[in-house]
Amino acid sequence: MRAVAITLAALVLSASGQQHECDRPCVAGDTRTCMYEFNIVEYHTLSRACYDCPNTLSDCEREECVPADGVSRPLLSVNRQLPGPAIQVCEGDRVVVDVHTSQFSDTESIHWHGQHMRSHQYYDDVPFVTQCPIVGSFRYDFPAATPGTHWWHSHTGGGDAEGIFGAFVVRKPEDALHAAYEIDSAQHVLVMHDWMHMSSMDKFLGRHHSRAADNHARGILVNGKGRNSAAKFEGVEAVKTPLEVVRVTPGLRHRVRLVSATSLNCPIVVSVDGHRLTVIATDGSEVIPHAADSLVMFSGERFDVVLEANQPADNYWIRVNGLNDCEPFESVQGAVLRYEGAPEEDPKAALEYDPAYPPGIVVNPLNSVDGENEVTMADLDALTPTTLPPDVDRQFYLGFDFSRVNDSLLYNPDLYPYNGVSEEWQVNTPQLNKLNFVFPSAPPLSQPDDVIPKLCRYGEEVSSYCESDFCSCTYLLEAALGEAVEMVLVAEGQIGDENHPFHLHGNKFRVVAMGRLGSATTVQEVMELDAAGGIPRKLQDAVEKDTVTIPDGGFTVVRFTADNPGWWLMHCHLTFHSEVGMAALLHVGGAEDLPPVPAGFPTCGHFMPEI
Ligand SMILES: *[C@@H]1O[C@H](CO)[C@@H](O)[C@H](O)[C@H]1NC(C)=O
Ligand SMILES: [Cu+2]
Repeated sequence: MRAVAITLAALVLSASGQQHECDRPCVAGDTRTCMYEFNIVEYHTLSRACYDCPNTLSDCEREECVPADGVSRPLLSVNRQLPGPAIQVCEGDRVVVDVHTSQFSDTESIHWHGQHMRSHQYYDDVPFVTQCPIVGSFRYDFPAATPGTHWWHSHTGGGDAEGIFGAFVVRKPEDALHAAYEIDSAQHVLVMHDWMHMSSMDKFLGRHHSRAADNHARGILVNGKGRNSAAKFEGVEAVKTPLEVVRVTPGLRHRVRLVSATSLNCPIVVSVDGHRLTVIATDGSEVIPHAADSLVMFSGERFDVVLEANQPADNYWIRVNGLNDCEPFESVQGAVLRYEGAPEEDPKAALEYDPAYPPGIVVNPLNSVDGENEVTMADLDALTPTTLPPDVDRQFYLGFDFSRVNDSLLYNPDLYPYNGVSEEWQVNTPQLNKLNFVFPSAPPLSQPDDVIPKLCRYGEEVSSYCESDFCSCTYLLEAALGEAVEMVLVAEGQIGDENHPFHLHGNKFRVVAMGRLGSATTVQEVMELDAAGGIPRKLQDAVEKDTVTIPDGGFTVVRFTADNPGWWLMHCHLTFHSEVGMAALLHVGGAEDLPPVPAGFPTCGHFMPEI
């Protein structure tokens, strides 16, 4: 009972809008221990907490009411909030998050996207890699070591798409960019998420095993708020639900922190009517400020921008237009940029879906690297000058693509093989180097003595892990501690115009090249181009990121020093791709390089005694 009482108190504290004691101006030498309670519960939009919302708009603002876009659906939530609580701390604070899950039927885990868990490897979260899935309670305990705009999200099944995510901002006492803005407020963090009108499990199963569901989003939410842009397709009346409002002070420059928490293939185009944005950081790393009229954000990416309130005091749309899987239902959302003194009303301009970039400069364009006015992540420069050595110790070529195979998740080659069903039933399988990743049966980080049953290594023969044309194993890339590593990420794009945002746990990497060969390519073709000297590396001031797009039919080359020992998941950040197996493990160093396993750390594994 005691745990419940503490929990309720924490809920009341966060929901009543009281500021957490760690959300404060950062001062050198003042580091604190910051405690959070995350209660993961099954929940529903428009629950009884909402009373007469959306008919009575003010009811939508009630505590624990999740109006979303006015469409009724189940979700998972942390503390009955969408997004979950924001963590706003200072560099060096100790972050302690007690995660309790009381779900009826599922486990959970939370990944701290942007923190590298150096010396705290056991808290990276990945189930069956660094820890066991959480049943009951688990205490995450790690320092906020990497400053910048980050986020946290579920790393279990479709938990992130169900609503388990939130902002994680780490500020610094001395900010190298402080001269670029006057205001850096917790109110100016925008977490943007694609939204389905059913649970993500229904969507996933419907998409993969029936014709009942497509893989298209139905909308986009900004800080969990928005209106149903798919209403006309669904034949329903769009109800007026609250929009996110960003309040700014005329004449001042505001640091706005943008997080893309999308889970489907929904790159979002962010722009603000009448205002330019100055990009100053991405994934927490500072860049030489660059003006933008719009920017594209892929799943997992963050951008910090400066917005100068230099227009007549009024309301302006912050527009978020979705691409790819957000196009069929014309997913667009607006948040209101409201100047002090402006009326409390929506901007007058129409808010209609428009997948075209607004005129001017677009930063981080989709599947394009050299268009006029286009600035890619290989074009931006890091704020702090750096020179990389020309050579690396180890290089990996990694091909991302869909395959036409008898994936056992989808097909039974004896009963309904890929080539035995009609085309509308032929769902293709996202793979990495033609393999589907299988999680170990126990986390190799915390249970190093357990064998990984289906372990296969980069560069080694994998045919023993194949059943006819479908190969699956625990794909391992290995690096010695301290080695300079390069990964050549290739989006082969043989099927469709897709996009795969690559995310590496435990590390930041520098983006040293990005290119496109056509609408499709192969790893072989990129290797040959590289061998012929056709892929120059940017060794000077390359930006550091932890999530980066790979253009379809092209490549992105990243480099980093493997100086963080451990087992790090690397994967496409699209939930439906990584869940099916577009992932691999990077193993750096040996067990002797790791801190001891925390006392009492939960264990798990198979139970298959001899008979
Ligand atoms: C799938 O299995 C069937 C039956 O064994 C086989 O004929 C076919 O070549 C396999 N591959 C595809 C892509 O259908
Ligand atoms: Cu992908």
